[in-house]
Amino acid sequence: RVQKLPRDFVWGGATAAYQVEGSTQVDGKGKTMWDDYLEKQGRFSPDPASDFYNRYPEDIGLAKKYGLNAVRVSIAWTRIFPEGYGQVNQKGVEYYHKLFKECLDNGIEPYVSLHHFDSPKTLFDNGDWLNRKNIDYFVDYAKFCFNEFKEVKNWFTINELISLAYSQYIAGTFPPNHHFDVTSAIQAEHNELVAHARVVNLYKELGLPGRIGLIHVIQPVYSISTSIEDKHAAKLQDAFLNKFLLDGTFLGYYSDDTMASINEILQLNDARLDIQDGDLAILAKAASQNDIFGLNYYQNQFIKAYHGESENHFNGTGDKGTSSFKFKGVGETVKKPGVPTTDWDWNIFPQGLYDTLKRISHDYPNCKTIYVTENGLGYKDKFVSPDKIIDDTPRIDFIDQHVAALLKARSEGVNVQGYFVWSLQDQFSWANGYNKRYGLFYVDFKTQKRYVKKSALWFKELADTMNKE
Ligand code: BGP
Repeated sequence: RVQKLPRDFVWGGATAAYQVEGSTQVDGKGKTMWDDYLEKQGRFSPDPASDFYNRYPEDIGLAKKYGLNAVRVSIAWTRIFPEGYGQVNQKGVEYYHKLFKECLDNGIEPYVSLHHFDSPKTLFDNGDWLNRKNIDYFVDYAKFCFNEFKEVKNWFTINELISLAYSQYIAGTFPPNHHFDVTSAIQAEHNELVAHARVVNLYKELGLPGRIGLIHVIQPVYSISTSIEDKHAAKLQDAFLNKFLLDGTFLGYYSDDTMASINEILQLNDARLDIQDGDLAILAKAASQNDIFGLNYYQNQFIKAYHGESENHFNGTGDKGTSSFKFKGVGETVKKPGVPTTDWDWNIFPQGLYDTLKRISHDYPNCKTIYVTENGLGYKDKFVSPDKIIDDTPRIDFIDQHVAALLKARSEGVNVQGYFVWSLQDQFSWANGYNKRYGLFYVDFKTQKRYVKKSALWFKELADTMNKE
C-alpha cells in the first residue's frame, strides 16, 4: 500500500467537456462530431451527462473536500467558436471564466486541454484532422484561449492523439467509423502533431507565463513469447501506437527505426503518409519547448504475430471476453494468463506504468516534467442506498498499485509530479455509455445526485499525508 505522497504532489481528478458538461444544445454551443452521430446510433445521449455545466460548483466543492488540489477539464471548442472558427460565442467564454474562478477560489488548479475528442461538426464534415485547414483553425482557437483565459497556467493542446485517430480510423468506434483505414489514421496523427507543435511554438512566441504540453496515452506493447516473429509484431505495434507520436513530440522528427516499422505497416496495408515541406521544421522547433507532458495510462498490450486479414471486435458493453483485435501484418492482441482484466477486457498491469515512465525519461530527454493525467478503473459500481458509502475496493486497489508504480519510478529519478485519477465523478464514456463508471463520486444520472465512493475517502486519506514529515 502507498503510505505517503510526496510534498506538493499534484493530486487531481480528470474530466473532459463532452463527457461531463451535458447542455450540448444551450447557450449558443455549436455541434461536435458526436451529436448527430449519437442521436442516430440511439444507444445513449450525451445529455445531461454529469450536468457539470450547471453543477460544477458542487463537483469542485467535492474535489476540495476530498483533498484534491487539481482538476483536468477541457474547453469545448464549439462553446467558444460554434462553427470552429469565426464568430465568438460570449456565453461559452463566460462559462469557462466562471469554471476556472470556481477552481481557483477553492485552491484547485485547473489543467486545461483545448481538444478532447470533440471536433466541431463543421470541421469534422470537412475532413477533421485530415484537412490541413483544421490545423490553422486550431491554432486560431488556441490563440484566442491563451489571450482570453489568462487565469489558466497549465495548458494541454490535444488529448490522446492516438485514441482519436485509432478509434476513428482503425477500430471504427468513433465517427466516421472507418476500419483499418491506415492512411487516414497515420495522417491524422501527423497532422495533429503539427497542430500541437504550431500551438506550442505560438505559446512561446507570445511569451506567456504558463506551461504547455500535450497528452499521450501510452499502451506499452509486450511480445507474448520470445519468438522472433512475436517480438517483431510487438515492435511494429509499439511504433504504431506509441513511438511515432513520442518521436514526433519529443525528438521533433521520426527516427529511422520508427520509420522502418511505420513503412513496413504502411506497405502491408497499402497505405501512405504525406509529410509536407516545413512540417518537420515545425516539429523540431517545438520538441524542446514542451514544458509538461501528460501521460495517460490504463493498460498494456500483449501481442503475437498475425498475417491474416484485419478484423476487430470492440467490447463496449462490459461483457467480459468479447473483444478481439487483429491487424494485418502487424499483430494480434492476446491475453496473458495470470494478468487480470476488467469487464471491458482491459489488462490490469501496473508494471506497464512503471516501464513507460522509465522509458520516456530515458529515451526522450526533452520530456522534462511528467504528470500522469489519466489512470483509473472502469467498473460497474453498485449503488446500495443513499446513506451507504459505495464500496469500490477494486478501484482503490487499482489506483493504489498504479500510484505505487509511479512513486517507484519517481524514486529512481523520473520527474513525475502528479497524478490525476480518471475520473473525478462518473461521466459519459464515448463508446460505452453510462455503465462504465470511473469516478471517485457516484452520479445517479437520473437525479444527478452525487454519492461518495470509498475511493474518495482513500484519496482524501492519502492527500492528508502529502505535506506531513
Ligand atoms: C481516455 C480518454 C477519456 C476516457 C478514458 C476512459 O482514452 O481520454 O476521455 O473516456 O480514456 O476510456 P473509456 O471511457 O473508453 O473507458
